Amino acid sequence: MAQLTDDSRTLLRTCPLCEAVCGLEITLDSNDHVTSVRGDRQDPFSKGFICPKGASFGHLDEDPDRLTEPMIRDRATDTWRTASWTEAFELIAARFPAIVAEHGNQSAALYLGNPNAHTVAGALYVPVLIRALGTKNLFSASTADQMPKQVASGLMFGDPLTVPVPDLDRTDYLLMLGANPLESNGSLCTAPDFPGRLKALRKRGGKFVVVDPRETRTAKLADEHLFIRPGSDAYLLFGIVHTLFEQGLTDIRLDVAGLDEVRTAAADFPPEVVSERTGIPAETVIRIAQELAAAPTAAVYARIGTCTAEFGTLTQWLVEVINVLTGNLDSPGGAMFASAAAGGIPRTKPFRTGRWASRVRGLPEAMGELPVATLADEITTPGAGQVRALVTVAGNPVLSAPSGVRLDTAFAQLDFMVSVDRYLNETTRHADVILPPPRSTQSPHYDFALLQFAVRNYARYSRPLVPLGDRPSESEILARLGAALTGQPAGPEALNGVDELIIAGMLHKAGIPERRPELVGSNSTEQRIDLMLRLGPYGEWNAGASDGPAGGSSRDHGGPRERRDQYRTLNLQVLLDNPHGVDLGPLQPRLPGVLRTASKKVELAPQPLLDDVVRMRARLADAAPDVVLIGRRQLRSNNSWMHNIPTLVSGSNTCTLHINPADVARLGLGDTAVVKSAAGTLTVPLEPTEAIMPGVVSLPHGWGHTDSTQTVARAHAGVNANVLTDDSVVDVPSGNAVFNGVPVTLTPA
Ligand SMILES: Nc1nc2c(c(=O)[nH]1)N[C@H]1C(S)=C(S)[C@@H](COP(=O)(O)OP(=O)(O)OC[C@H]3O[C@@H](n4cnc5c(=O)[nH]c(N)nc54)[C@H](O)[C@@H]3O)O[C@H]1N2
Ligand SMILES: Nc1nc2c(c(=O)[nH]1)N[C@H]1C(S)=C(S)[C@@H](COP(=O)(O)OP(=O)(O)OC[C@H]3O[C@@H](n4cnc5c(=O)[nH]c(N)nc54)[C@H](O)[C@@H]3O)O[C@H]1N2
Ligand code: SF4
Ligand SMILES: [Mo]
Repeated sequence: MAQLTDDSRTLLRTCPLCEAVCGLEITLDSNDHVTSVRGDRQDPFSKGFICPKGASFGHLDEDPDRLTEPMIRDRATDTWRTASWTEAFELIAARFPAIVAEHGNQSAALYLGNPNAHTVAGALYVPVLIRALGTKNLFSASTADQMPKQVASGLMFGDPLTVPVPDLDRTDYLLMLGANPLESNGSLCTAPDFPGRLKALRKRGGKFVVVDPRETRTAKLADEHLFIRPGSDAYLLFGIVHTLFEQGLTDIRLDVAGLDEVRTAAADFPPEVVSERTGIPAETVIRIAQELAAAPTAAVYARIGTCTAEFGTLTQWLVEVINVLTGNLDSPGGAMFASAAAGGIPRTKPFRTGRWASRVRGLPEAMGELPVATLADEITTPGAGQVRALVTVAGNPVLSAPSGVRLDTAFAQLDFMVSVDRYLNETTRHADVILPPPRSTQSPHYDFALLQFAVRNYARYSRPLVPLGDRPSESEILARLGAALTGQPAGPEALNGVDELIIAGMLHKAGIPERRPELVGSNSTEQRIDLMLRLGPYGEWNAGASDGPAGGSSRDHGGPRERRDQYRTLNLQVLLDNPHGVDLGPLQPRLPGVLRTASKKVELAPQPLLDDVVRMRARLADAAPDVVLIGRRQLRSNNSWMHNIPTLVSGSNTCTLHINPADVARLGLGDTAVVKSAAGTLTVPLEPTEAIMPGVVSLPHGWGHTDSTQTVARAHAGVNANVLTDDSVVDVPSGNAVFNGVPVTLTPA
């Protein structure tokens, strides 16, 4: 008989699937199945926007191929069985500490993947693992992604998390390099409905210029699109800097150091010289410089296409140099710093890299991490400190790291490996134990990382929509894993133990000692979030700035705070009472308060970057390769892990090599080609298109699902682009991987 009562309920949650932090309205039936997903129209930031990935949140949440119980692998037979949580943690506690005891701390390594930026567990409990392991062999997707931006920001502003974002909603002129937000929805620029914000820019009379070797959907929306030779953005930007100085177009409004050094460095890169490298005519370089200087407000923004390139850090540096020279850094309509409600711990010492180096290749540390481009070396090279035991959390480096296939072989030789992951895939198949997180609907959500890079100050907390039942949350998994890795008791109580220690430490640091105050929250994780909000720039316990409602930051503060006013009362209860999210206003100027440089000025010419200019100048003499490989993102993909949803892997969402028809003819190619690089060889189906410039081919990453138990993904396997990328080449200052501008040769298949 049909049920008379409708037990379905509609609840709110932030989408965890990209950096745009859209609000979702999710309907669940009485069995806790997601029956519909819509954009939350009352979210003050995303205003109802949703993309195809967000709309498929329900399919992902209950993907029949996702893991629901811990898995243990029998090495002898390479077969898997399910296990209880107790057994899984006991096995880890029996094996991992013994390896470390025998071979030392450096024999353990940790790899952290991208989704850690999108989970509460990743933000709040990964540090527990880092402390537990005490190893210098810490790797993450950051060195396959945005490390150049963080190193450039760290050297210029003193803090690698002080990253400017374009003030999208107010700027009059946006120069965008190597980003395609119409597919990616934006990165290091948290902006739900990025496409709508770009259209609004044009509608209000602003100008939007895109620099990309492909005519992307974003480029089509722009006023102007400039094709650029991959890997040459730093040259273009130096040409612009050169022009700004030469034509007296600078308008510097900040207290800066190193101006003369930048002028001198730029002298070697006049527009005529850079145009040869970039393929962009000298008069265009000059005109763009003039337009940037003349616009009432302007912002230069560069993302993944320019980060994962040979001169990634120099490019990110020059972006901010131009923002400074044109008077647009830290100014409305320019490039500004967000003020996140739950900010980080104030940094005291200026940022620097190279506090230690990797064992095998001597690559410098950045932000406590070593380049993922050398993870395989550390596992396969014998000697003291060789990595023998590995933990991966939310990462799939076999598909995402440069020369990823090398990791496939390297992981197979580890003594022990633990993965925290939703799937048994190309990476986790090498683990001895896989610990699966719960469904996203069972997890809380707060964007600790992404709201630091938002184009508007905003906060939103989502409680789990569905009860956990008797399985652990991902936070509990990481807390218990931290205990197991060091041979401590790894029961459920580990979570509370970690939280109480951290809460006590935060209170002590904030000068709120004596008694533990009453905190809002139904568990210790929520109470930590409450405390972070209260200590943050909008919180009543923030000791800091009195420069208006949105001006302060937890990172600005010095001593105990006296002033309490209506704007400084943000806590978890406010967010629970406002489940659509809280708008905290447009970005506010934050300099010099956020500077952590020794000079207390914006450092325009940090020495490590000037050193790297030498490398860049030398490269001018080299002949350009005939064909180079770049990547691209697809709207209905998400790196390597959303290819198991039938509605997403169809139509244009396939793994093909984009190539200009002229190159197909010139090289005598058919439907498929053999693509060869210094690192490897692939046979790939071709998709000829005029949208890519001659001499450049593009392959999306995250495909190559031959070793996964994801049935749909396996049926749409594609190839692993990181067979071709080369881990022996890195961006020197940051150690970041180079995915764009990889020299390749093509022959008929
Ligand atoms: N050639 C080339 N390579 C690239 C790039 C490129 O442009 N070109 N881009 C690079 C970039 S920007 C990035 S960020 C990296 C990404 O590199 P990775 O982070 O290593 O790879 P992902 O594909 O994001 O893998 C995410 C993993 O997390 C799991 N997962 C998903 N959600 C959760 C969760 O809630 N909890 C846990 N524990 N696990 C979860 C998934 O099953 C998957 O195994 O790839 C890089 N690789
Ligand atoms: N749908 C979807 N969204 C995603 C992801 C996804 O996989 N799918 N991944 C997420 C992640 S981890 C990240 S980091 C962000 C990245 O977000 P974006 O930075 O917007 O990344 P892409 O969409 O790859 O756009 C990069 C562009 O750079 C261009 N390019 C390549 N080489 C060069 C070069 O040398 N110079 C210049 N100027 N351009 C170049 C490429 O043609 C491409 O159009 O996206 C996130 N959002
Ligand atoms: S744009 Fe990003 S955050 Fe928004 S719905 Fe799509 S995947 Fe989710
Ligand atoms: Mo990324």
